[in-house]
Amino acid sequence: MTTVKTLVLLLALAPPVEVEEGLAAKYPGDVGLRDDPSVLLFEDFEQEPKKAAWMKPGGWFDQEFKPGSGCEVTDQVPAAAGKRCLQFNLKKSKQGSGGMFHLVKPVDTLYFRYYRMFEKEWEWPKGYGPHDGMVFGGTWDAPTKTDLSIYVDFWQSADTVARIATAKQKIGYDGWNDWLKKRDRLAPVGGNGFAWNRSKPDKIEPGKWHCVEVMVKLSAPGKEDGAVRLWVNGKLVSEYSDLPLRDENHPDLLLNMIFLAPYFHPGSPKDQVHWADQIVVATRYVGPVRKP
Ligand SMILES: [Ca+2]
Repeated sequence: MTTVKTLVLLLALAPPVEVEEGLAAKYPGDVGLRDDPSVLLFEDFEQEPKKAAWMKPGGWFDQEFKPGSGCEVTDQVPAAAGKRCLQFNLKKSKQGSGGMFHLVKPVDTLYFRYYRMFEKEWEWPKGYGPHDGMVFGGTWDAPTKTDLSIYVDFWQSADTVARIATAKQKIGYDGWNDWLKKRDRLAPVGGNGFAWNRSKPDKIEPGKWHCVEVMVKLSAPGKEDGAVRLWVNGKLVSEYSDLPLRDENHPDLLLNMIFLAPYFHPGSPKDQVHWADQIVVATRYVGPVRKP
């Protein structure tokens, strides 16, 4: 039996994936979650987001939050929790309408959870991407030129996928597909050869909130013991625990920044809006918002 047939059979026989509760289950509606000692960053958009200067701690940088601009805080749609969320105003033919960076205390294990929603009449741009959230480690020159980038993509065009790039390490930017292929890991998702998820994530449904959480645990320098996991709506869909995320030339690399920057390579087919809410970066699994 071919590997693909075996994989299809295993997926068909696999029991339904269960929703995992995490830290958020202790804080219904995410109320009080910001003060949990495991939380490194909490943004629910209930107050005006804090701003910071470029590459400075304590706030978001590289993004304005202004009514009618590319990015604004709104109470005009049901939020994922609370009353307010962030709205991206994407214009026809544009690839994005904003990108927001935030530094976090450098750590070797990090969980990044957030919610996304797309308008009911949403039309996905055709083609490559889109990229959505990212976790960065080590030095940074550009989103594609880092020591370590973990991408959350809504690939082709409503499947949630976590990917790795290490432009300034030994494997390089594009080396990861080859690394996975050599280990006989094939792609149940996307249809484009990407080898990332082990089971099919919930598709993004326009008009409904979609919860994503990516976990990164760095490897020991030069070892293949790093991990990346991805949960979609609290269900684990990707899990790798033998990854070389830090080569021997980067022993001091730590996870130090997140980025939310929906980027639609082919450009939007029309003016349309999408939303984000309840961003949490923590040192423990966060999980979906517990209903208050
Ligand atoms: Ca909120």
